[in-house]
Amino acid sequence: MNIDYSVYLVTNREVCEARGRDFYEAVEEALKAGVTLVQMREKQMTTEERIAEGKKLKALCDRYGVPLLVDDDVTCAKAIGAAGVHLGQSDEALQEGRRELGKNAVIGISAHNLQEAAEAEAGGADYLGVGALYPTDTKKDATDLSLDLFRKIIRSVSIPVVGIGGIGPREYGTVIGCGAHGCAMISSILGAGNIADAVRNMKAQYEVHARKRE
Ligand code: TZP
Ligand code: MG
Repeated sequence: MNIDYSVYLVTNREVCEARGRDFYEAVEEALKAGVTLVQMREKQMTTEERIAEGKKLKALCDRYGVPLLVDDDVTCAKAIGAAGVHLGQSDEALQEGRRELGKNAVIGISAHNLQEAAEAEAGGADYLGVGALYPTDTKKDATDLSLDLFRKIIRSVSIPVVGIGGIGPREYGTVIGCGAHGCAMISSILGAGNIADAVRNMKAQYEVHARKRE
């Protein structure tokens, strides 16, 4: 599957609630404005709950032709027919994900240094999620990662790399300028004053960079 990582939405209900927004309406607004990929990230749910919610999100994403990935839950991804999963740092998880979901599934791995990046690529990951590049309140235990190391990681692998952590319209261009294929974002989209404006702003920035790379 040819995946466009450029404006990658990671879901979070709390951010919507804090803004007084309905979760599905917020995700749909982001889809309408052109997010290119969605990851369902539900840390507190059981697999059964994730499957129930995931079916709804999958139906919504399908309507916009946008692939859905599931954070950390291969069983759920398989049950709802998601495009793939995003997994943490565990080679076993990567191998199990590949076994369960097959060679066409998209499997992303979080990497925080050059060694983790190399291992994930060698293990057959389709892309890397790398961060946190900027301060974030969304993931309290996120480790900081410099833009310098981010660039080094990008140069060291041949699979796409996505930046994550505290990225919004102001940081987006810098991250893409490092050579990233995209940015994965929660608060700057779901918590934006205007979701559609935030998404369109970053899509426009991506187009400028993409043209420069041609
Ligand atoms: N992994 C590293 S930082 C982060 C995750 C899941 C949180 C990203 O959220 P935000 O709101 O875009 O900073
Ligand atoms: Mg994870």
